[in-house]
Amino acid sequence: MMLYGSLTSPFVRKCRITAMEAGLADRLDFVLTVVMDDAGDHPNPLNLVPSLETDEGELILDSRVICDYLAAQGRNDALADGAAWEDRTLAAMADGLMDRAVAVALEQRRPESRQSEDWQFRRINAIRNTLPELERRLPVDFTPGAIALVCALGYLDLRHDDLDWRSGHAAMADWFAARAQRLSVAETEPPA
Ligand SMILES: N[C@@H](CCC(=O)N[C@@H](CS)C(=O)NCC(=O)O)C(=O)O
Repeated sequence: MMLYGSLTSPFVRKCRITAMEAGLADRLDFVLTVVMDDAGDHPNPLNLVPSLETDEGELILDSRVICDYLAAQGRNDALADGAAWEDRTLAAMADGLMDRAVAVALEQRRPESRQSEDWQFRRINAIRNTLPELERRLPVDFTPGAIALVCALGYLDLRHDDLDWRSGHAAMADWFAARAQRLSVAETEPPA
């Protein structure tokens, strides 16, 4: 299987962690992919990472479907918790936070005169409003929702230090620190 992605994308990190947790790391070839220069040397016509090409040459999108596919290929009961509505909602909420946080970071890369203050405000507000909701849903097991949450918070650490997400969310900070010890999480830590 070939996973196309970058080392900093939280969506790609979800897939890499899921592959490791499913015991599939040695079956996955990682293809480092740059999407921002529109070179297009990867199979996703939407020009987004991640994408997965199966051993049969099938294209699988997007990160949530790729994670479901990898979980189904491997053997790990906690990953099967992705069938529970609560955990799927947690995963969707964490993915939504990633969408917002990636959009803020991309906007910050545009020339300052072309950045939209209103949109940045709306996105950052959404992130701030979602943090307490996530904290109410901290899972005990390392489920798909937990993996998504680790990646979302890790991305805030990478790109949005200024949001100081730990402040006022001590329980989530402790939860995150404990999960950061896991091999799959430590080994996929994004480069600064
Ligand atoms: N819903 C998609 C989101 C993927 C996504 O937004 N990827 C970002 C990287 S973090 C990307 O490829 N951005 C390139 C662009 O916006 O042109 C998924 O879950 O895979």
